[in-house]
Amino acid sequence: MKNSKKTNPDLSDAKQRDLDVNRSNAENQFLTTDQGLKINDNNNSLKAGERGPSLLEDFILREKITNFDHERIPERIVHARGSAAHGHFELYKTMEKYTKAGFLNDIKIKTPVFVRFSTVAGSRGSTDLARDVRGFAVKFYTQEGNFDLVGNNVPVFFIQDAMKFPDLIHAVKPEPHHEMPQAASAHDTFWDFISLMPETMHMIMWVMSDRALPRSLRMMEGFGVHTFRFINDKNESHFVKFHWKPKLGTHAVAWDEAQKISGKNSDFHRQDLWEAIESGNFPEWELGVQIIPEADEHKFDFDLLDPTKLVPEDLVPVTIVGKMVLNKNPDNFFAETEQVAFHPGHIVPGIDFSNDPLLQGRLFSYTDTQLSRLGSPNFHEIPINRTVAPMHNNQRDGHMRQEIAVGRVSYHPNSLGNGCPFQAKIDEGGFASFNERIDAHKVRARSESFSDHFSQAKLFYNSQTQVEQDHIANALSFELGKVETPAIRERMLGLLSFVDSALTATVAKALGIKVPVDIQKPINHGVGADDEGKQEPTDKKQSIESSDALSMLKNATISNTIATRQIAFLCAEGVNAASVKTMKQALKNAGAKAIIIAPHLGTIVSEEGLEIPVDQSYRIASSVLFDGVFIPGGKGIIALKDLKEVREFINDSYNHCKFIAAEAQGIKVLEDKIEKVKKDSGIITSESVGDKSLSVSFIKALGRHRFWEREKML
Ligand code: HDD
Repeated sequence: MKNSKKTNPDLSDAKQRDLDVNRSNAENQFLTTDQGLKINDNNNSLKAGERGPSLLEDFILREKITNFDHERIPERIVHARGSAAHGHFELYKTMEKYTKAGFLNDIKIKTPVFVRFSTVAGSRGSTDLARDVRGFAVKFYTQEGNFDLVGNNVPVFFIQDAMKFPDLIHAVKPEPHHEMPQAASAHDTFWDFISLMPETMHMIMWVMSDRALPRSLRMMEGFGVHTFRFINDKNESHFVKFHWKPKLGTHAVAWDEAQKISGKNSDFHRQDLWEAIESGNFPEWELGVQIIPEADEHKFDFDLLDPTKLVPEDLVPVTIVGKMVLNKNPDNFFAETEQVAFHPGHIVPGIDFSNDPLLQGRLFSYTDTQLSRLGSPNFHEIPINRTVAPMHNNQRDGHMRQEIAVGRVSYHPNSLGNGCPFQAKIDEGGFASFNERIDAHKVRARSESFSDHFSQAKLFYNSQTQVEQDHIANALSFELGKVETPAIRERMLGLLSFVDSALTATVAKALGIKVPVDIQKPINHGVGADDEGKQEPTDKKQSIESSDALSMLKNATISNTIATRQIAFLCAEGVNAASVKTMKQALKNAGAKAIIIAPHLGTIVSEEGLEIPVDQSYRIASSVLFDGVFIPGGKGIIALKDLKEVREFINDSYNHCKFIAAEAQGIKVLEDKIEKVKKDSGIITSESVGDKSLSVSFIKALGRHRFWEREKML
């Protein structure tokens, strides 16, 4: 048997064909029962007389209702709320020095992918804008089998060992007695758990930062989190960390904004992703890897197997190796987004696991959860989960089996089937686990090298700009402010004091309590080698104190594109059409979209007598759903002064540090509406109508995303 791993460069078509087999299109078709019987009346059940009782005989009614009764499947225990898209991955340069994985070797191969983004804590119908980690799960349909990179938008995790995962999730989910709050960590059980688990402190810094409030799913980084292994064809191993870098940059919204978006449009992220793809603005990420030779395993200030630690890019740079493009929305949410089953254990030759104890536990959990969620070990046969590689084995039967396996042989070894299917040798593409030497005692313990819980929390905090640090303090003040048990708040202040004393003092002030004195190093409960199962956390000095790659704002202008951004044009009857047109065209040229908002839908007439179509009325539009605001000129614009919705719009835009442009009479509206506005350089104006230089300055400003400096003035 020859390994045919590098033969078919056009795999996207193969996956498409696979999905097409099951796609149904009712256009020009009769309505039928599940058995193909044409239905004559889909409105009335079968009755004994027009006013009589329904008859049990009505198999059409019973089939329809039975199906409906069983429409729901259990939602995911975590990451229930998600949105997904199809696309492909293309390699820039071969990685064969490090890995023999075919899709990372041959730049001619375009590998189809299906990517599902999610929040962690909320239910399937919860809001997109919850403060939460975002799941970033990528299924690569490679020619050697499916590879799932099941990551998050944060490079570390709360806990070090899978044994604590159910505890963590029980703590963050709505409290069991009254099932509140939904999709929120701001409650007692979460912070009770956190305050007793110092190992969570690094992740807590990330989750309290604006990383937990992405502007768009298209504008967040992704991380494989764990250390994995790359294995090359000489069977040499390198440790590897996976990164996804968004082409649109990494951006967030403000917390007040997030809460308001949740009310105005709880599908904000889902809609944004869907519309971007529908309009041909395909989101893109570059895949980066940090590669660490085996020999360097113990060279760092932390343990590579500890998932609460990241490898600073300053120590091991990220090498960009390829690009992922999402270019097709799912046809059916349930069939694809809901039924997709990811699993960190879906790997291909050339990729292998490390002994990270969190990863090791995940390797059990994901198949197990699909059994209860999708109901059968045959979930791999659902079209979205099917591999495009040939699949043959002796697994048989079970609920809803679709494969019709021919022949009498379903065992190995066999002679009746000529020994088929064969085992593959390694040079035929057969998978063999990395031959790692293990010589150890069987113990329930955690390595001493996992005991430093604060130094990378400090590293993250110290790497943030002042604005970002302020946001972390505000988030902690909000979350702990919602906690009702005083002892939990105090314990949290104790933990925070090992990260940063000024941060602790700010949060303590907001909570109206004193920072506890004589704080003992908190014990990691149930962890470690001493007789009582406790381990005193250490605080190992890191070789670097700050890393720019960890700050969103320090990198905000790396990609200063405004592509796909939505800019609100506050208009009214009698607006100046030239003013609107000049700005709209300039934004369009830069890839952004102008949305015309006016007191009513339909059209408005400009002061030049031209009709301008209206996209949204002030009743529907809200500043939090836009990236920036433009108030054009025109005599009629002055009327906006009298609209309360316009005041709210401008005030919110101002308070959320958005860039605001105004022209001619638009300036008057701005000055009138922002009560305490001090003109700052986030407000860009021009007295002349249709001023091209205004659009140039506005576009440049929008590329900075937000004028966060304004916060100090609020
Ligand atoms: Fe998990 C889903 C990411 C730790 C158990 N996880 C799930 C999804 C993502 C992650 C993105 C959603 C996949 C989808 O869209 O369908 N999980 C992570 C990351 C982790 C992590 C980055 C740590 C680094 N997870 C983790 C642990 C366990 C689980 C330690 C259990 C021991 N995760 C699950 C699960 C889920 C899941 C219960 C729920 C739905 C599913 O698997 O398919 O098995």
